[in-house]
Amino acid sequence: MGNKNSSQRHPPSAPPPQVLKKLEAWRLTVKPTFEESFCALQKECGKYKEDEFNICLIGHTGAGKSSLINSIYSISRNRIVDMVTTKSDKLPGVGTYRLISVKCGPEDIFGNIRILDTMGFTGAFGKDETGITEDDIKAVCEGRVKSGHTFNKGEAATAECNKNKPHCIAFVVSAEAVQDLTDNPDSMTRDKFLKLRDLVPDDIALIAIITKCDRICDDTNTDIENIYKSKTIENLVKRTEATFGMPQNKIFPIVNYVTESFPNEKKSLPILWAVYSAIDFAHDRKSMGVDTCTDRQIVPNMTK
Ligand SMILES: Nc1nc2c(ncn2[C@@H]2O[C@H](COP(=O)(O)OP(=O)(O)O)[C@@H](O)[C@H]2O)c(=O)[nH]1
Ligand SMILES: [Mg+2]
Repeated sequence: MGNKNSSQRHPPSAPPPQVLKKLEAWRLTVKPTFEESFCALQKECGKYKEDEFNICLIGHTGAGKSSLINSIYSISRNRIVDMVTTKSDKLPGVGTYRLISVKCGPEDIFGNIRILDTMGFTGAFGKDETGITEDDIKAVCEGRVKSGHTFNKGEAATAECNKNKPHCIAFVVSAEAVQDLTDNPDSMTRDKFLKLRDLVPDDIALIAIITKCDRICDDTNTDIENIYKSKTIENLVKRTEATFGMPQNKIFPIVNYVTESFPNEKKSLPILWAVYSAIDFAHDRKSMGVDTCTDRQIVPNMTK
């Protein structure tokens, strides 16, 4: 009798329950579709049109930092732009080696933000590091590095507060690197991130952006709208949370514009969401009354 009833509840035309479960979103967008969410978020960006924000990208070499800058400006200008040089994974070398500062103009949807591209770190420590060094990262965080500064050369950084002081640091890591962390708990990427976290002053917001999600998830590769539904990506975000000790709402999985000839609202949403949140979090730190020139918080300690 029970069998008869249950077959009536699930006629053959209805999708099996596990398919329905698979399509449940683990992260909800502000509107039902990516296109609508993109338009809503784009409007929201207008509220920060006048404010100046610096977002600095730091991460391992080949993480997709330079590609992310091109993606952000492609979204902002509604065409594929080539602001900074990217390096193919197949070529040797570290790619970006100077501090590159790219500033939005009046035609951009982000208003007054400046994005700083840095040299990636490699898998080594101390003198063996051929990428960005700990001293470089410290100088970048403190705003002591001028545009054009060459990393890993022991080049002196000026002590004064300058226009490149970051308000938010986006730790950029590829999906493949996050997956590798499971097999290798002593990962350099993890150690470097934990060091980076110690170096970031209180007045700077910190988020993580996971690139190349198309490479580890077929569903996301086929349709970007699966990025917030895929179990693989959800697990990736959870693994990032556990490994780097960051809350999930500060972790943003994305896919960069590396193959398309035109930007589209669906693919742009996860990237725009990451940038908008970076600005939002940076604004929170700014409005807390933090003096960005001295790295010191000037509000009284509320817990006392
Ligand atoms: N499939 C895919 N490739 C990407 C993505 N982001 C970057 N890449 C590729 O990864 C390589 C390294 O990117 P790059 O931006 O130079 O990395 P950087 O060293 O962190 O600046 C380039 O070949 C990019 O085309 C992504 O989201 N998906
Ligand atoms: Mg680069």
